[in-house]
Amino acid sequence: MNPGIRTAVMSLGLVLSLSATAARAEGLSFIPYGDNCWGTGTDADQDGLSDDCEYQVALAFMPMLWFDSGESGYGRRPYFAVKSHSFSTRTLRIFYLDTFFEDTGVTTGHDGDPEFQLFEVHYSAGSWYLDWAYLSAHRKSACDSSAWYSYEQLEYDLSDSRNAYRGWPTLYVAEDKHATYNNLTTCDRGCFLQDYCSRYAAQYLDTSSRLSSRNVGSTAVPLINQVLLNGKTERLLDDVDFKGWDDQWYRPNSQGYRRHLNDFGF
Ligand SMILES: [Ca+2]
Ligand SMILES: [Ca+2]
Repeated sequence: MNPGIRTAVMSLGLVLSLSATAARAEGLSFIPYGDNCWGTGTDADQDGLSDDCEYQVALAFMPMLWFDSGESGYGRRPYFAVKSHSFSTRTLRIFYLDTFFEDTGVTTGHDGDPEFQLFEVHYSAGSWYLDWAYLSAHRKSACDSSAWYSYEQLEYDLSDSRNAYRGWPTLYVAEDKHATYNNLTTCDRGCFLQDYCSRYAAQYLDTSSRLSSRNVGSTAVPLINQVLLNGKTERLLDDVDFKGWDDQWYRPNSQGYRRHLNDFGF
């Protein structure tokens, strides 16, 4: 191509891509907190963040999960924790404890399946933006496929008027084993090609309570630790087995959330 024309075409492309960016809504603008998330209101876990802000941000960014057509273990009772990452950049980290009751994988099966997602989000000029997501995928096991993803590597359901680019992401849950991934391709490569994902059933992480009263606080200041359900007790923050309120004699248990919470400073 003639260099002059090529430059003109490239400039046009640049203008078009800039205008496309400007037109696209980004971030979540309906969360009723911004700077006042820090240093105001009730702060039960003594981390400098308003408890209600912790809840509102965790709820707003709660991911949508695509489950695989062969999924046989949907049961879960999710919790969350939030902590300040940087006041100067108004950045928070949200830790979602999926608390699947069991891993129903044929060879991998175990009671309690402590997969999790960690989102890093920041507030700027009226909106909250997703920056990074760490998605657990058999973390600390032989086929650990956990990874950090930037917001550009994640998918967003823009058909929902309460969402936007860099709002809550749509994630993919590996069949029966519940490792989470940013897209179908990454999932199918996961755990030495043994993870499978498809767009079969979409569910919010918490389908029952919208994460209400599910803030565990932190390991230093626990707000929720011991949880009794179906006659069985789990200690979510302690360094003990997590059995998913489903302690079957024929299946091993999993190690709890504590080691993961420790690693990320929660
Ligand atoms: Ca707090
Ligand atoms: Ca907190």
